[in-house]
Amino acid sequence: MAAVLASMLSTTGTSHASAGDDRTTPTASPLVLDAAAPICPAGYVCLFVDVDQKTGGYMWAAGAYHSNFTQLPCEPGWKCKTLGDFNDEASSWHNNTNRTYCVSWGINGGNPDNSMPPGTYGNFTTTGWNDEASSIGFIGCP
Ligand SMILES: [Ca+2]
Ligand SMILES: [Ca+2]
Repeated sequence: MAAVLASMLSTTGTSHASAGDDRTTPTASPLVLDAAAPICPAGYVCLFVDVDQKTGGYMWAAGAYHSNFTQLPCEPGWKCKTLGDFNDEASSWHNNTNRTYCVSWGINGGNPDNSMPPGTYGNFTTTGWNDEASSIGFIGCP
């Protein structure tokens, strides 16, 4: 049990590649989008603080994931509800990868999830998911 807890609390993501559900362990830090002109490059999945892919946010390379958005700072100018962290802040997405991603209501994934199929983008305000995402992954997406 102690080993499991240590694995879940780790932020390095490099020492537990054998973990069963990858969404329980974060990967290396995602890249920070430019608040002035955010774009979601090919091969990345991106989450934005504001609707219509405006202001800042985070992007992950295909195959990456993050299990705890409270670990991601919310930068000044991103129009976050607070200036604390990225948890419960995402209002739009763009999945510019070839795999289905989903955001989860809670930290460490789990149900309910909200799938973002390959090539899709949109506003979470239309899906009941505005300012709710706490983690992102691709394993077990509905
Ligand atoms: Ca928001
Ligand atoms: Ca949440």
